[in-house]
Amino acid sequence: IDQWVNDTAARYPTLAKEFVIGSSYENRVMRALKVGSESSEVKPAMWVHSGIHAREWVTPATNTWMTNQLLVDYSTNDLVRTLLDTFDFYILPITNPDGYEYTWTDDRMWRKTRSVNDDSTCIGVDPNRNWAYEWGGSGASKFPCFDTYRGPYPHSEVEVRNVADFILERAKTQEFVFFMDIHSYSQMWLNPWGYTEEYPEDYEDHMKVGEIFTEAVASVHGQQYTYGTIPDLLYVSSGCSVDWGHGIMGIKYSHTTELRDTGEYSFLLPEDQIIPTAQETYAGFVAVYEHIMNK
Ligand code: ING
Ligand code: ZN
Repeated sequence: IDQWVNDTAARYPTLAKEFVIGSSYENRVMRALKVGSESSEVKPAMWVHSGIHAREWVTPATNTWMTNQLLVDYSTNDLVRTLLDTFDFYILPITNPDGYEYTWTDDRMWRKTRSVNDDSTCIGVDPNRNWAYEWGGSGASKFPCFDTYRGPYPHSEVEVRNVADFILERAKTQEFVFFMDIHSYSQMWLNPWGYTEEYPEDYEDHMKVGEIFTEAVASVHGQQYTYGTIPDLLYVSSGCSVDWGHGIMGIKYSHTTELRDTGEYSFLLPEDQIIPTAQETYAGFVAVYEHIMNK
């Protein structure tokens, strides 16, 4: 994936730039791509990360495939050209590199980071319970041995801190209009909040983009996705990335997707479903990007 980031930046020198947001706990470099045409004006920005949970393998695959497709379609598709002329897309394929590596070497079902915890032999923090908005509330564990361990304090995980610090810094000069954290599985479009069952004031707008996304997804291979707030579809979860995007950064469209499947293969999605998953997710995202552009 590192090589792919590098190769993509080399192949599309005017449209894609490689950047580094920092290093992981085990010192892996966190490489990302900025995709969009050069502009004299500051463009609104979109953030899309994947692989925050190590075992959710179809998510970096989908994110890299979609990024490549934006670059390929730029020269032939009017809508995609307009999108890349309008926005800067910041793409981070692997948000939890240590965990991802561990799923290849030791434990395919690993979810968390790989940081050492004080006073426990259990390793790792759930990087989707570690964000600094309503951190430490319901739906996150205070026990290091749990898969939803929130960590000792907000942004204790360097991988979360790297993402948050990058966006906070960029947001001084550039407005972020979209924040996406790609997960699997369950086939869902998820809206804030995570920490409470109450609805945010943008609830209706969030439901609209959920409808746009799920319809576009279904039009490609017929896959049915549901949409709604995190507690309405799953469970209350405090300290999640989506709440940070919406609550701290004030990004109106701050969302999660849960890609294929609905449980038959779960995290072990067969290889022949990777490209179809990416194709339908791409259609869904492009439809949402178009909607946000025309608002
Ligand atoms: N599910 C998500 C999790 O972190 C989620 C669900 C999404 C919670 C967004 C909060 C915010 O538990 C998976 N599969 O990781
Ligand atoms: Zn996940």
